[in-house]
Amino acid sequence: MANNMVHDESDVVCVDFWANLFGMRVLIALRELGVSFKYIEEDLCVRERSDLVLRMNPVHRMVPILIHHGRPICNSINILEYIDEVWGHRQETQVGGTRLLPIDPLHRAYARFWADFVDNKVFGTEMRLFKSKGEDEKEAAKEELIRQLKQLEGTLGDKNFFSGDEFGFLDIVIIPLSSMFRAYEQQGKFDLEAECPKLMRWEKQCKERESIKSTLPDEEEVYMMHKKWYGIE
Ligand SMILES: N[C@@H](CCC(=O)N[C@@H](CS)C(=O)NCC(=O)O)C(=O)O
Repeated sequence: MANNMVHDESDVVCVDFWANLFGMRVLIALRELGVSFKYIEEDLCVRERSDLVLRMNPVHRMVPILIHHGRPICNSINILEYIDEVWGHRQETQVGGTRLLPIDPLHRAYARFWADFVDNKVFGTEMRLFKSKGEDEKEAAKEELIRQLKQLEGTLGDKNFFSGDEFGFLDIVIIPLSSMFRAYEQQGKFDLEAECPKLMRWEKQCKERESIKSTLPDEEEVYMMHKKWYGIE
């Protein structure tokens, strides 16, 4: 483990790339819980990963990486859980306490289920929508994406946030996707307001929060970067 130490003054460091939807989760969570941190940009437009990333995440060589007291924590969902465990205040009696995951074990399990759904289903469908060449293939990806967004909307229901009245873990997991909502509409030629009005209401509500305003980059720039990643422009 000694080799994994970062020689940096800061206790909490986040290594990320500005357009990385996974990394936005980490920045939002840190800001929600008022954790001060140092940010290090990893330029994903260059082919080689930095020495820091290779040392801190030798297994996946990916960002985001949270470095706490010199120790790396990798994978955004894992990082959110870590942030919650270290800085979230879990007092069951406290109303409006700052915790990310719900207290109730069943609701925690549901939140993790839907987070896994986003990472293992929605992102794959997004990639198909962007990369599909033929019209039929694109149409199928679009239909699938709408179906999945409706499934997310179904679990949101009429609640303000995914776990109820309080903004939390699943909101943080999903809100970076909204940086791509306009891109989905353009790529798939559909109207999200017509398809998922409750999800759109939730998006607006989330975007009133300081943590979100200060984290989500300009949508058009995120879209351009994704086009570059997907090799379509
Ligand atoms: N499951 C990971 C995914 C992170 C990920 O895919 N990161 C990509 C950027 S979107 C990355 O760092 N790629 C490095 C590379 O392509 O060299 C998480 O949730 O943190």
